[in-house]
Amino acid sequence: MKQSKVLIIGSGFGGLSAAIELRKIGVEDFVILERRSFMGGTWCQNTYPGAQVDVQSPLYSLSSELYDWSEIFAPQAELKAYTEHIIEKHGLRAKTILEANVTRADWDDEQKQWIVRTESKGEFRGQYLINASGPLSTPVIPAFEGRESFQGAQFHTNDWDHGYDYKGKRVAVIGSGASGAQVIPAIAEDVAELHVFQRTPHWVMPRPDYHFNKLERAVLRNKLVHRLLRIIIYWILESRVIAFKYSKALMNAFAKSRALMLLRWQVKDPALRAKLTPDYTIGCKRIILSNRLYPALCRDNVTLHADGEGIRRITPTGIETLDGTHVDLDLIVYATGFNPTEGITSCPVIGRNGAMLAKFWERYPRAYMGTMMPGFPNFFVITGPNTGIGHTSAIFIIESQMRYIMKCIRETQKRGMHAVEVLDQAEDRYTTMIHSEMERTVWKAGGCKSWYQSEDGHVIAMFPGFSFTFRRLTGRFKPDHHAFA
Ligand code: N01
Repeated sequence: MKQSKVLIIGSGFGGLSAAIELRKIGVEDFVILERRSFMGGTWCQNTYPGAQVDVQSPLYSLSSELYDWSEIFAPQAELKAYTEHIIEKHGLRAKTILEANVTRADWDDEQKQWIVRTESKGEFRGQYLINASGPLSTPVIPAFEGRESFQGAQFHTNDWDHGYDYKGKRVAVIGSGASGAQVIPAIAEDVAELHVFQRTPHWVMPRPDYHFNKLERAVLRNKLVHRLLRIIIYWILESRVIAFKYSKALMNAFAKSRALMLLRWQVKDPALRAKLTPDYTIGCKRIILSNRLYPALCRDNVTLHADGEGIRRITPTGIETLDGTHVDLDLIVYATGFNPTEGITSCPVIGRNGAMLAKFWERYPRAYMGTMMPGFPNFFVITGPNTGIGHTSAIFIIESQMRYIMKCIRETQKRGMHAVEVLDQAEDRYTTMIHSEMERTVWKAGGCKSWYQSEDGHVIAMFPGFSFTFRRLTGRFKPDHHAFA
């Protein structure tokens, strides 16, 4: 059994940011538990061909760790290098235990600490527990009939098998979300046949790619200039919330018309264009930014299976479609997304008086500031319920959560207490406000089904407003919303 003041689950941007912020408030006694054999989270795990961020990199980075980006939307390899740069610079490798897959967390109310069990690295105890396991880290492969019988190769985009050479092969990509949309153009030229199985079309907008030249990179190494660029990007992106939340007309005028223009310009075949045209409000599902997707779908070796041509079953040699066609395949790639509810916390969490987090979230996941739940003292969830943000950098939100968490810890210490917990009423008021604000948003009223929503239709992934509103909320710690023990 190992004892620390703070236990952090996960070493992606959430976990690394927590470690850096803890040090700023003088807490050195922390340990990071990472289930994989390497650190870094999303951008080290998702290595599929074409993986690239779709939020401008100068903003999609820790505010204290500006970087010499080569282009405005960094590719996966550069994001991995950035993540490793942070790990090395802050000496966080020495603070991390790899292959420590957390299987359960229990609150010990007498000792005022968490007991965290791992699969193979034993038990850890810590006064505070920060869960940064990442909402998009549990890949989903739908239970297609016959999936186990397929004799070719098959894997999820999250677990790309680089040992498999897809060149010259007959390949299916199932799913057309953000991951699928990046894989398809990246492999289309190299495969013999590419079959794309699209259940619902996504809105696609042009991507303003830009490579910084030597001179621009030199200028951007000046921190003031870099920060100015961050600020400019931040406010341009922030203005999008007006459309996402308040105006379908603006959404249509600025986003839908540009998306339709791209579609008309890049896809000349009216039948293919019809298959690719969504029937829900743009923004309801995450908008795809790509200049390469439509040209790839127009290639002679690429077939889009949509509408009535979906998957009936998987056979030992390929996929049988709903219209009775059999598609012979060597490889099936599942670009079928993640389970955002299971990802929020990576294991069963048992709080005060045996309260089960899964029970508290039975209807839908909810949390005060997207971070803390009543009944679970000293427990914080990074990128928890309703902290998602479609229009700007998720790292801005993570850093806002950090402000709240560090204030919770500091306030508890200042009072000479051992535990802090959000009150029922405060969480309830916050969650009621979130879902009332959500009513008008495109994620709730846009007429689509997306991973942003729970089974019962609550939008559980997104924050319904400006990111600066979230920063303001998390920055003002309200002692009367909390109990200390
Ligand atoms: O997952 P998704 P993703 N039969 O859930 C389809 C982030 N991200 O991994 O739309 C057939 O968006 C499903 O169909 P439908 C980003 O936040 C960022 O692509 O539900 N199809 C959909 O097409 C993103 O939003 C970046 O009808 C099935 C696809 O699988 C999030 O990750 C890059 C099916 C899943 O799409 C998730 O993106 C990548 C079934 N049974 C990811 N089940 C960048 O920064 C699901 N599908 C660029």
